[in-house]
Amino acid sequence: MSEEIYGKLAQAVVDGEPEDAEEIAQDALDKGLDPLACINEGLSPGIDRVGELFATGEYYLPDLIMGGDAMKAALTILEPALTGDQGRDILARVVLGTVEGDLHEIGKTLVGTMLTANGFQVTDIGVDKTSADFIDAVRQSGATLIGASALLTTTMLQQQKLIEALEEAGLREQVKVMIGGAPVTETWAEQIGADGYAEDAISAVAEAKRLASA
Ligand code: B1M
Repeated sequence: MSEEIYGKLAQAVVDGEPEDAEEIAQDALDKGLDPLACINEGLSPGIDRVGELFATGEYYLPDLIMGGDAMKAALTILEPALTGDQGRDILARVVLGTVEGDLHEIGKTLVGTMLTANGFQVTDIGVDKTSADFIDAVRQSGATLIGASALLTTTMLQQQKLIEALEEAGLREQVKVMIGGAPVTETWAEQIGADGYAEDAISAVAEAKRLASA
């Protein structure tokens, strides 16, 4: 049964059908399926397929937008069901955002959900955020960790600029920087002097915990 529902979730994303995606996600929860498995086994393969079809020219920008909207619609149902320990001490304050010039929000938001569910206090500043936006948010929230997401090879450079801006602002010693996003690699993280890198939302939690206790 679960494989069938994962397949339906993936198909709703490929078809760009937000209402179907929402309904299937609710049905999955009603049937007791694990929300994280629904994301990893259903929605993610679906959005990856959308990306492939876009890359090969079979899908156009509106299809990309509808695929993203369908995934977001399902996530509004699944994310609140991702459980975490409530009422614990805060592990660390985190400022999370997608870097300047980059409008991709789904992965970043998922990372934020997982961090929140695991005891971090997350200030999600949104997408297309400049280094100055990250720095302002750090000053306002007292965060000791920044999470910077980039989905485009062109905007990865903004992660490097963010680290340079933190140095210029005299904040580099106080704030750890974790980076991620589909084109980002551990090698890139090392190259730009980031403190941490995570491939997905699950490993982002482990990496943030490592950085918070370092
Ligand atoms: Co865009 N887009 N897009 N897009 N888009 C990609 C990234 C692309 C690979 C598609 C393709 O060509 N195959 C390609 C990038 C090519 C490149 O740079 N090499 C691309 C392109 C080209 C573009 C435009 C330029 C298209 C155009 O206008 N011609 C344009 C750029 C706009 C801009 O940002 N300035 C554009 C626009 C869009 C939409 C806005 C339409 C839409 C986003 C909607 C939204 O976010 N609300 C969109 C989408 C949906 C995609 C794909 C299909 C899916 C992205 C996604 O949400 N994945 C994507 C192809 C793909 O990645 N398969 C594509 C699901 C999400 C859960 O995964 O974001 O990877 P992801 O996040 C993961 C990990 O990466 C990691 O954890 C997450 C969860 O596991 N992670 C972190 C992410 N951030 C992290 C931070 C961390 C740690 C881990 O620490 C801080």
